[in-house]
Amino acid sequence: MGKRALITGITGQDGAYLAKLLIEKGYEVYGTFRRVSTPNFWRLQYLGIVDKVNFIPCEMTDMSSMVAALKIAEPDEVYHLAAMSFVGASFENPIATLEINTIGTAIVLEAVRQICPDAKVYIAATSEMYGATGYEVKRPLKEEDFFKPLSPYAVSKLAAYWLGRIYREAYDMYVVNGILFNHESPLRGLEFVTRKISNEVAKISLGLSKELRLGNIEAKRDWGYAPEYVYGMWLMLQQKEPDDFILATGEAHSVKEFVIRAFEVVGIDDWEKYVVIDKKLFRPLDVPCLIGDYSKAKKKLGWKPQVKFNELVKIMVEEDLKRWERWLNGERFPWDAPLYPSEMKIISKVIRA
Ligand code: NAP
Ligand code: F7E
Repeated sequence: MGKRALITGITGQDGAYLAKLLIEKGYEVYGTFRRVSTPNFWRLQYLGIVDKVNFIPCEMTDMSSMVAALKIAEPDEVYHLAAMSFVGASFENPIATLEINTIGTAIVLEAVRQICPDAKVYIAATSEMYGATGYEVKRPLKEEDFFKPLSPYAVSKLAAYWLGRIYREAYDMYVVNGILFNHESPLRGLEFVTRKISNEVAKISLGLSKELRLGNIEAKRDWGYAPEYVYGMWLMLQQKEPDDFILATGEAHSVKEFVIRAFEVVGIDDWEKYVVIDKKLFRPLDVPCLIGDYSKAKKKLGWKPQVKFNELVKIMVEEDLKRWERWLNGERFPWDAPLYPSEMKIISKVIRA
């Protein structure tokens, strides 16, 4: 019999790619989603897998809904991806960020401990936990480096990371922390800088926009390709013993380099003509540079990034270009008319329209 997996946050970038991967591997996939006023299944529709997932309503701060989800899914593997994931917004909503990301993770771990303690659990940790360490250590960061978080988001994730380690040691549970550096794709949310750039550059090249408004373009990040990172998550749960791993590319590039490369993809040299620096888009604190050392994942998991910076930007810009060209030709997309897809299978006591 195939394995069963529960993915929290299946409507997000990673949740959608991971669901696709697990379905291809023959898993029975259960995914949690939360009630929002505008249904948000466009990524799963984009990947053509809405009818292959069992959906369970679940709000991360409500333990009763997590308990129900685990009882329905009876998972062998739990991928806990749901989070308030936007660093900028964590300065606006620090308390909600802690509730969703930290308490939410405590809820997942405690519910698994009580209901299905043998299930393997993946916790979505992040390079943001390193914060200031990124410029104090003058080399790519390793799993054992110290953490100096610089945002409420980073603190919320660091606490979640430690909860994962505590549950692993205290209760002998299979819990892993995936310390993932930035990973991007055409399914990235539009507020993240990479997709904001690829989308706006595509529009500019088609005459649909005139400017690209950005904040701190000197910041450097280690950007990889999301479908490869969800494969790394899966590998982490296939090991004999649980452990924590960094996934990264080992290269950092600035936001400015991303901009220049994106304009290059559409054949525009005078990129400075379109870019407006807006002080309102600067964060109260910003991590200047993050680079990860993925050698442990390479050695123990056999994981290695394939898509590097230049190709990543090309993939993202070309996909946004295609979308806007198709839109200009009258084609409409799931996000133009967000509805509960008719082929969706929702497992709940409540009937949804
Ligand atoms: P994302 O696209 O923002 O997706 C986040 C998911 O969490 C969405 O499905 C969202 O639902 C759900 N969610 C948010 N608040 C919730 C709540 N209160 N209750 C239930 N569900 C909630 O994030 P991602 O890029 O896929 O990242 C996946 C995970 O990895 C996150 O935990 C993130 O912090 C972490 N991470 C990401 C990166 C990266 O570069 N992408 C790097 C390191 C770590 P809606 O669709 O309804 O909003
Ligand atoms: O910012 C700068 C911004 O929002 C990257 C999340 O997935 O990765 C992500 O967090 C950099 C920052 O991602 C704009 O100040 C300049 O220095 O795309 P971002 P992030 O903050 O690195 C980590 C690993 C996660 O865990 C998170 O969940 O770009 N920047 N101008 C801008 N950023 C945004 N968003 N918008 C701008 O206009």
